[in-house]
Amino acid sequence: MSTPDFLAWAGSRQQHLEGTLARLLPTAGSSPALLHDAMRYASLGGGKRVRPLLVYAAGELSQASAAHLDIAAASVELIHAYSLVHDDLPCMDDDTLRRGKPTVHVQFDEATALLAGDALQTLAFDLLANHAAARDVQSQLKMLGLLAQAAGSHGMAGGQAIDLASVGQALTLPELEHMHILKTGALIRASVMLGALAGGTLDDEERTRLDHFAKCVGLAFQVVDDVLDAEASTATLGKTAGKDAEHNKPTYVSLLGARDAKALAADLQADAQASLAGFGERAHRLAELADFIVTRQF
Ligand code: GRG
Repeated sequence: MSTPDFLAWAGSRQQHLEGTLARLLPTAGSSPALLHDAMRYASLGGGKRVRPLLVYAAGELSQASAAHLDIAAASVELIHAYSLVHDDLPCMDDDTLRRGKPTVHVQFDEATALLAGDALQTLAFDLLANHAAARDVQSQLKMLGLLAQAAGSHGMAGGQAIDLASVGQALTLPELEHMHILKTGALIRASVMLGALAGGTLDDEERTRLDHFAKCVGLAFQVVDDVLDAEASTATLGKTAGKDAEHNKPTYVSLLGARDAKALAADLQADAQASLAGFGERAHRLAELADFIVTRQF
């Protein structure tokens, strides 16, 4: 259960990110207006903002500057927003509801949704390349490379390709894990490591422990997502519930059952917490986020 202090911190970071995105996105109504309005519709006014929260929390650990973290947090959220827009398209998940609103291709049209996703993705790299996001240029270059790899064919896009190919297939647990480490885990892991790189006070051994934390949290996020898809309502989730079973998708719930899937999420949570031991109070927001990711109800 999240504490009031954590919820207040998360709420203030979410509000701050909303303002940052609103400022960095193309102005509403500016030409080409349909595309720019779709980009803003896709990325403003919704979502848990888990990935930016991980950037900010890891940035507390690495003592990064607030302005640098804003750029990293906005970049990773724009990549996430693009992935949701494309995932909802008729050629992929064909969904009509996202974050409690009509999906972008429903609200606008399919071509605009495709372009909005493309432009959100390139804006993420534009921000990270053209604004200060770390103490030195080498760290910033590393951040660019890290985000590109996490989003690409060896990361999120690759995981999505495996996901599309696995519908109706009987995956083994290691195959399911591999798919989710790429599809969902890669961007979550990148979020933590972007926050770490933005500050630059961590040594190699500390970064390795943080990376292990990020891997555990990334996988736990997906295990919980599978449980919520099976057990929560469309109204609570703000997206269509029950789609995995409807589409005969292999999930942690279909492979393990809900009880063992929850136990796996709890194990990953414990592993994540253990990897923060030694960081002390500096890691307390990351620890709270790991708990939130596993205990969330939406
Ligand atoms: C189209 C290249 C491409 C990739 C899409 C991440 C992804 C791959 C698709 C999203 C579809 C999905 C439901 C994935 C499962 C886990 C996940 C990423 C859920 C959505 O993320 P949340 O819960 O969403 O953080 P909010 O709306 O809170 O930001």
